[in-house]
Amino acid sequence: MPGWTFDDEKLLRRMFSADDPTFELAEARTHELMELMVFYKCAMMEIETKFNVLNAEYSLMHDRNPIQSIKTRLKSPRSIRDKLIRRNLPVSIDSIEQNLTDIAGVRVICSFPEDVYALIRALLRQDDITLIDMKDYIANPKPNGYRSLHIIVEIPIFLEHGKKRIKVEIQLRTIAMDFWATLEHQLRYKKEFEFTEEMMQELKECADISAKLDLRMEAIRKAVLPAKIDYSALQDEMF
Ligand code: 0O2
Repeated sequence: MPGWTFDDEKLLRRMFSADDPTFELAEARTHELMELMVFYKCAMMEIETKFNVLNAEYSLMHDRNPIQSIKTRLKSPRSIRDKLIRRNLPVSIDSIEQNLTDIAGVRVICSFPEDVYALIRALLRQDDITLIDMKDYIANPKPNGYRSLHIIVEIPIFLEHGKKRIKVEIQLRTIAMDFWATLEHQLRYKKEFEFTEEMMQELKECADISAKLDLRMEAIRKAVLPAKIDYSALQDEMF
């Protein structure tokens, strides 16, 4: 599959031959997993296309793009295995499908906070999308200051013989939220470094400052480009 390395494939063979030493079985399971990963990739592409369509329609209706960029990622076999082991879950194809909801990830970077809610509402109105879970870290930021709207949706993938429903994790955030989260993620992964209380406080203050910046920019946007639709009730209506 494009994007997969030889190392990934070697790891997959080791993962799935742990309990059963026969190479054929390991190979069959590897194929099964690769097939599942293709389904996740297709679901991810479907969601990305849906956001691109919404962006095009909004730019026509409102003379501006609510989406700055879209990033997609498929979890690597190594991260999948590590996550299952970390959670004491079986390492198997069924277990992946039943227990993990973030194999396919789509991150949508929006211009303004209101765009996050407008887009998610438009997406959830589509009749092939089922909402599985929602975490609103914009209305309720994490204690460290992290802000984003996370949803898990299920979408059908149409195959040669039938269809399959696949879960996709979608994260929506503004440019300011993404700026903070990207840098915080980089810093947090410097594992050899112990964060002091003061540093964590400083990071939290940076997150709060960027949230204020978002609101101030949004206020300017409202003055310059008044919305042609009423956004005010969107957030309340969603919950
Ligand atoms: P990656 O590489 O981004 O995928 P779970 O997702 O099931 O492990 P949880 O905590 O219930 O667990 O999920 P949640 O809260 O929806 O957050 C999952 C993802 O959100 C993370 O994925 C990050 O991408 C992002 N995220 C959550 N909290 C933070 C945070 O404090 N800082 C930053 N920078 N990102 C955050 P992963 O698995 O960490 O990695």
